[in-house]
Amino acid sequence: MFWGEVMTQTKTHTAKLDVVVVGAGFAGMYLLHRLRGLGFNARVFDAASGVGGTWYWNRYPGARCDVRSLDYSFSFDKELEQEWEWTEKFATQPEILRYANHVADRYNLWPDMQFNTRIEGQTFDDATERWTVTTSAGDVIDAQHVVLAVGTLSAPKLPEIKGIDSFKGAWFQTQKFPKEGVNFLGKRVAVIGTGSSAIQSIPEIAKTCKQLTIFQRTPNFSFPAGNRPLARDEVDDMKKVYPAYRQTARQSFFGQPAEEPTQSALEVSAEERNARYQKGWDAGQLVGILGAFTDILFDKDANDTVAEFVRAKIREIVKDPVTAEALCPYNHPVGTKRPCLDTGYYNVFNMPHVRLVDLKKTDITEITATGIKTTAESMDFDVIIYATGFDAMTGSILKIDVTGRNGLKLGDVWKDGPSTYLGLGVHGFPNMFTVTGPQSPSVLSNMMVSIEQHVDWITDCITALRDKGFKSIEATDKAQKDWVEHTYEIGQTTLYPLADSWYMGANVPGKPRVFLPYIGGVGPYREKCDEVAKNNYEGFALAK
Ligand code: N01
Repeated sequence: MFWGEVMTQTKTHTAKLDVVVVGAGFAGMYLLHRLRGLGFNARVFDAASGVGGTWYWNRYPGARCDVRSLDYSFSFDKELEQEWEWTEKFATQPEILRYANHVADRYNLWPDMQFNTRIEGQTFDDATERWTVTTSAGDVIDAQHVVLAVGTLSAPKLPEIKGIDSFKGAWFQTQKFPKEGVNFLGKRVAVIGTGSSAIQSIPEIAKTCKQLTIFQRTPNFSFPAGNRPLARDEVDDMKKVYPAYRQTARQSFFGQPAEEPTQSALEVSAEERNARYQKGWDAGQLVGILGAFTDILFDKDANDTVAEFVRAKIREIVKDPVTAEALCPYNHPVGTKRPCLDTGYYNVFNMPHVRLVDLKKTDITEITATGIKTTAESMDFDVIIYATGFDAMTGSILKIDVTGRNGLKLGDVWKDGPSTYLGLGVHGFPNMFTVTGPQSPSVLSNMMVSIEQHVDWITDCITALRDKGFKSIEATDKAQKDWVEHTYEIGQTTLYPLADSWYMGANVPGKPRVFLPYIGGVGPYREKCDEVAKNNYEGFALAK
């Protein structure tokens, strides 16, 4: 039994609820806390056996958040903020999971959460203006509202490689790592993928395994995290200024206070530019580098200057020049695939038992009973780890069979890409809200800031509907079209569309290629949402 799990599962006896919340991550927990406080009858469902969402599942070695712990935490309760003690600059997965359990204990959320239960379908009844929600545990719930707090990176995907099922050794996905961990001592280990999950886990696995082979399709830009224990006075100082600090975070571009850049990377000398990048490199903060100049995410020439800075670092760290060159990314601008923060990633390639296989030269042809075959050779392994990513932002939503007004299927409506109004509601699907959904800042922000903003907005909205006697709320077609167009237009001004990234849906065969998040900035986005609410939910149709 894992700490924090619920010993006995009580099936819901409430057939009728005000709100069904899907997902017991930070969004689902805060939703429940807020909804109960406002007098709603709400219940949270999760397929996991405990709280934490992303941090429940992703238990691979070295898993950490790459947003600073003092930023990646709730701000809604001053007492919680003061009592919780983070121990490191970047919190580990176990520490974040302890925090999630602490939150569930502190607000006694457990009685209204149901685990080991997946929401399978939800159908809107046009006559009653309510949802019928069905679960894997056989529950049938009649709910006025459904809030999808399902996470943005929670539908993991295996690669499309022949023979995955034929491997006789042990294999794991980073997102589904076993709770008891894996002992790599003396093992020949393969890691497929070089995204954030791989880059965090590889240095840890390399410490004990006998042999480590990394299969890289696309090299990534990675920056040293500079992780360290937090000093007592650093924590105390932050706790003194938290209210003002959080306010700045809410109004910032990425949901983290940062110095606003004023200059183009191209208007300063190479020495000055590199000095600023070095400062960001030493500080171990992505916003410090991506936000060093105004145009890094918007101008290819400006972006090239950071790219070359990182490539020079890789060549400096990695001793074998062929391996170093293979690790240098050229095919996408910095930041347009999620950049990584690492602890000794590039140094790993100087270890004698670690080898990089460049799939651009020798691709994998199949997984065999004993290992991996490429166009050049066959290799035997004891363990294969798939660090091959997620069907991001829409994957976990579309896993649910959502049927809206007039029998409309969400999967059909989104077949050419998601359409939402503010990333909060979808036309044709009344009384359904998404937290950090597509076309909101979401994955381009400090998630905790975005989660709190969405939960506050949604719960205020549901309260306003109740208080004014409205039965339903639905994004209008016009407001949705305008928002989608605005989202795409703003995305097109950036370099993001140049990369084959999960931001673009490009990592999932057949997924429409559209830029999924909103890059207008956390602060301006909040202002827009607040304005919509102030204007009696402008762009939404309300019905009595
Ligand atoms: O997944 P990814 P992830 N053959 O999609 C490769 C967040 N996160 O789990 O780039 C060979 O980034 C694929 O190659 P390519 C963070 O937002 C945060 O690592 O598609 N390789 C890529 O290298 C992150 O971005 C934290 O060519 C194949 C890798 O697998 C997001 O989660 C930590 C392949 C997948 O990388 C996802 O990260 C971890 C194939 N057939 C994650 N298919 C922190 O907060 C795929 N790949 C620190």
